[in-house]
Amino acid sequence: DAEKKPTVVFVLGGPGSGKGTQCANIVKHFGYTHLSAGDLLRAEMKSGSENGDGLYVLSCNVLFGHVVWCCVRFWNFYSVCPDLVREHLVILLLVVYRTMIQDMIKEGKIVPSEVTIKLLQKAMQDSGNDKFLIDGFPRNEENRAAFEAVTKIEPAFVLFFDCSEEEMEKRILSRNQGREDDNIETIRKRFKVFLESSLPVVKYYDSKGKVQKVDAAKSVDEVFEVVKVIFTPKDE
Ligand code: UP5
Ligand code: MG
Repeated sequence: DAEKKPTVVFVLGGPGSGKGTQCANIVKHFGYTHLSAGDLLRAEMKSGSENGDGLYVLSCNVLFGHVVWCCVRFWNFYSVCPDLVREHLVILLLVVYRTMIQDMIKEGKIVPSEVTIKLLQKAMQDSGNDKFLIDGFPRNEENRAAFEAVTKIEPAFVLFFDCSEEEMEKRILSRNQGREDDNIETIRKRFKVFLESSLPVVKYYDSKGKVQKVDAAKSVDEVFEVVKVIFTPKDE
């Protein structure tokens, strides 16, 4: 098929290495759309939670009333109003799904790739663009293989921000954005997951000659100077 595949750059690096900060700069200069997998997951876990949980409580009340009514009448509650029971179960599943994402982020664990890839695909479609910075994904071998299998997209290259844990920890602890995973206990877990699961992905792409490694310990502007050169088309 002649359908043109989008250009994807994976932006990887440890927690607090500056992925989000540098992606914002790249967007301004090079016309990419920035998709942070972490931001998409946080939005998904919050989505509708303002009225969603209210809906869940309401649904529980309606269901309870229905069950009581059926008991009084000696009716089988499922056969009297199956739609009501089914709708309640759907709402219950949504609450479980959001809670699962929230718990995994709080523990620094990697959310199943089915969830992340769905969110990324939807965001890519909604954007109308054909150039994407995918920030903080893939985080393990399974993420990487699943993304390539589902989307048939291989990254143009991988931008890897290399930074010491000491510096990353300092940055995260002074960020103050109210993220539930920005406490020292979760930060340590995130570092461990990064070393054990995410670095192998960088190594994989490095073995294919696709990694652009950047020293991310310098100032934001100094790092961007290096990044800019990587994104500037070279005429040969
Ligand atoms: N800052 C940035 N650059 C600086 C510089 N050069 N000098 C000094 N300060 C600098 O930067 C962090 C802080 O440092 C900011 O205050 C910034 O001003 C300053 P930022 O750009 O936010 O760094 P970033 O690398 O984006 O850090 P982030 O915390 O977002 O990285 P993580 O990889 O930890 O977080 P992410 O949001 O990607 O994932 C969070 C969780 O979601 C994961 O732990 C996981 O549980 C889950 N997740 C998945 O399960 N699957 C996925 O695919 C993605 C996420
Ligand atoms: Mg980020």
